[in-house]
Amino acid sequence: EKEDTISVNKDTDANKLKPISQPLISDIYTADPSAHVFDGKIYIYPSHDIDAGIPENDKGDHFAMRDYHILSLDSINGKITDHGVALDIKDIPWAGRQLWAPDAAYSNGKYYLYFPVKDKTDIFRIGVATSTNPAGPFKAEPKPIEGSFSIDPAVFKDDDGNFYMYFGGIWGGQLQRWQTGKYDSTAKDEPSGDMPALTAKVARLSKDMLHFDEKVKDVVILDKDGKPLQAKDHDKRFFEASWIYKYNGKYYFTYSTGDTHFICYATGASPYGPFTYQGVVLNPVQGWTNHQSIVEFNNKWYLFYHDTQLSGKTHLRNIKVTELKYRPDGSIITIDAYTK
Ligand code: FUB
Repeated sequence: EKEDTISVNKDTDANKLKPISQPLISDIYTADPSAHVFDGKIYIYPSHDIDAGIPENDKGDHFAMRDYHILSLDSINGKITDHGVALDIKDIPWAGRQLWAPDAAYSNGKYYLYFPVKDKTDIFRIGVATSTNPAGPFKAEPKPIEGSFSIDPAVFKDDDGNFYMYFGGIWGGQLQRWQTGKYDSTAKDEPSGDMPALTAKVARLSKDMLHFDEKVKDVVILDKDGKPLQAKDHDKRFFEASWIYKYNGKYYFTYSTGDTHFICYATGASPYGPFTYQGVVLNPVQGWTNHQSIVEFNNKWYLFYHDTQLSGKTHLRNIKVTELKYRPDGSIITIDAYTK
């Protein structure tokens, strides 16, 4: 795969500076926070990082997580509650290894936890588990979602009641292996040069929230001239960590650029896009990965993210939150997670 090694972002200033926010929880390592407001509270669906003793490589084998803990907050600066193990890999019948970034949704009087995990043949698929409680415990469906692949599901409810799942991630997330529509383990690299960049994927969910209701589509991101982002543009192209929401009638598709470590955003007029690249939401943080969610709570907007403040290790992360602000034209004011 790629030559670049996964290591703490030594090429950024992030390690030398003062963080603007403190970890929300420090007795377990958490990452990839997907935040939602359910019943007037904030529920956070993060990855639960552990040290499995696996050396770092660019397939992300060192991210060897085995369960999920769901966290809740009554207010942004309030006490955080860890609701304990909500789903364990041993209770997912088809799972092999690596429980990566999850998300959740509420519909039909139930909560749905969506999660990527490698199956027993080491191919990432997306699974779903259900509960009557937003904090779990969740019971996994016997099989992955049919037609799902790769990582980082993010589920969005549109104003008309339809739910859409966005997903995908390159390199360790295996998206480059699906370029022909079928899994090809020999397709090791993303495209390069002037070729169009790989895209995130989207599919509307069925009413029972357990299936894709249509063929998976590409989430195309255009530059300001209306051309799809090019593969060589690593500062802007989609890598992983889809998250979408609506603000002032527009869809904001946010994502990580992976090896350049930015959280970027692109806006569009439909949940399917196309989206036009707008800029950076969050500059690089300590650690290799950067992964976000954005949510409105009591009329303010918040960015949930992670860094490695507690451990200094790229696979042992801690989640954080900070306020996110817009300019009157709807553009996002770029956040630096550190100050001098
Ligand atoms: O936590 C494992 C992986 O790291 C996630 O799925 C990616 O988004 C990255 O944060």
